[in-house]
Amino acid sequence: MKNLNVLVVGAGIGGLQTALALAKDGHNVTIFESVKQFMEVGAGIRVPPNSSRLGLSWGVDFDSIKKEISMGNLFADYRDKTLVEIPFHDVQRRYGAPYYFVHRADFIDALVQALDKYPDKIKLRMNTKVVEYDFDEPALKTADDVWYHGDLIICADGIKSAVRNEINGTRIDPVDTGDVAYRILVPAKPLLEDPLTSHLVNNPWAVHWMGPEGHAVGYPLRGGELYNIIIDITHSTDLGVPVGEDEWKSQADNTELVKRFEDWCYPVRKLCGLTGQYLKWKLADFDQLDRWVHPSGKVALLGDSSHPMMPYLAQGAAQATEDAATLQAALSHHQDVPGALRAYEKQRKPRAAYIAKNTRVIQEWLHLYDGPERDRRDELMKHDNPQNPIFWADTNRKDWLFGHDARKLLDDDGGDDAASKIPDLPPYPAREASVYLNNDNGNKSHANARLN
Ligand SMILES: Cc1cc2nc3c(=O)[nH]c(=O)nc-3n(C[C@H](O)[C@H](O)[C@H](O)COP(=O)(O)OP(=O)(O)OC[C@H]3O[C@@H](n4cnc5c(N)ncnc54)[C@H](O)[C@@H]3O)c2cc1C
Ligand SMILES: *[C@@H]1O[C@H](CO)[C@@H](O)[C@H](O)[C@H]1NC(C)=O
Ligand SMILES: CC(=O)N[C@H]1CO[C@H](CO)[C@@H](O)[C@@H]1O
Ligand SMILES: CC(=O)N[C@H]1CO[C@H](CO)[C@@H](O)[C@@H]1O
Repeated sequence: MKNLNVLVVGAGIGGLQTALALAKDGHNVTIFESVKQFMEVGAGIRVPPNSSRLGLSWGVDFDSIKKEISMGNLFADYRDKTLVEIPFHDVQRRYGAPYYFVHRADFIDALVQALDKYPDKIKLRMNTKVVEYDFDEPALKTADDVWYHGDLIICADGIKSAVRNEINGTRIDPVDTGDVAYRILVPAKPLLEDPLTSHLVNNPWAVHWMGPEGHAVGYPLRGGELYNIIIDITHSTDLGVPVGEDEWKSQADNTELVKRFEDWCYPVRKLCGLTGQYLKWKLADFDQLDRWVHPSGKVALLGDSSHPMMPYLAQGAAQATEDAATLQAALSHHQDVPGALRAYEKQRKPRAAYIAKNTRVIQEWLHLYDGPERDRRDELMKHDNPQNPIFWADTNRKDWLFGHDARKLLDDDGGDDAASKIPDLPPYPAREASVYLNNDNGNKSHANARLN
């Protein structure tokens, strides 16, 4: 189809990229965003190869962003003993694009600037909240009581999506994963000046330190000016004021952080010591939805509104990017909107659901207590096979994740094509050893996750 009039709700990473992808094919797009201005989330984001490639194809100028190219994922225990290194030196050659570390604000800026390449095609309406839908028309109403009509509506309105319940038919609330995330940025200079930590900035690996009931991930940003830290820990070990109903809250100082990690290795303690104010995020997800497309066939979910996941595979935004690419391909190949949206849903749902489920598996392995199951994990991590609990350490899974071309549509007669190619889920740790099944850290939702 050509020259469609598309309404996109939400100008997050998902909505902005959808607009770029569809404008590139000549469609007209209006984006509705409720906030007045983009919120500056001081944090990094990892952009995996096939995702950066898609952005480039839509006109996102990665060259103008100060970024690092990831050398790989390194996993160490909380005493800083390296357990496995998964180098990404062959990523460019193998998957046709680099793996970047970028500042989230820089990434959003680049996406917003790319909108200017399509001045007649894309309209961005900030400070415009969508309050009502007519699914059959389809049309949407904004808070100032104006109705907008289009050929289709894409709802990229995030994990708290208000329209998801109506598309799903029943209310579905995100469930607590048992973990909370801290997003921290520190200046890189003090790390560079210390011979025990300078390598963290000089060699841009994503370093994962794993310990009881938590892990920390660190990587440099902005050409070595900043260092980004994400700390993910269970609620019961989250010291200080817990995250309230709001999704984030700022902390006055790092006293609790320093205490929480006092028996971890020197680099982690050093990072906690450098921390000033930081944000706490509650991590939530939900079981797979039966449908992403409203029965009218004209309104579909995209991004976190349909597949929120924990950040443990650094894939949330990347999956929204793939959503946008597949949607672009489906609209171009199909003759009617409902047919295109069905093809989009069929291709994207199993892949996104599998990745979300993997974040639940890796969560359990990352946070084990010291003991025999942890020792077994450390051994499993050394082998390139499907039993390895680290997703990318199995080359087949890594190829499946990074080698996917989201613009290539499954052929319609291919039957269960997408599902049949999905690798097996890595095993969970033994039940007795689980941090989540044996205490209050969201044991119900974990028991469910293991069943599904
Ligand atoms: C700690 C942490 C680290 C992460 N790290 C990574 C990473 O390294 N790599 C990665 O790929 N992903 C990562 N993610 C995940 C990633 O941030 C999300 O998956 C992604 O930002 C989701 O984008 P989205 O556009 O779907 O939703 P959002 O970014 O939530 O955007 C939704 C937008 O819709 C707007 N909106 C909502 N309702 C309305 C309405 N009624 N009317 C108008 N506008 C509305 C909102 O204001 C918002 O701007 C991480 C997440 C967390 C929490
Ligand atoms: C797309 O927008 C242009 C002007 O911005 C307009 O001339 C054209 O009619 C629009 N097309 C559709 C299908 O709405
Ligand atoms: C969109 C895109 O660039 N896809 C690429 C992903 O990686 C595979 C494997 O290298 C390529 O064949 C695709 O072209
Ligand atoms: C129609 C539909 O998708 N219904 C689903 C709503 O969400 C719950 C929880 O994921 C599912 O069980 C329903 O099937």
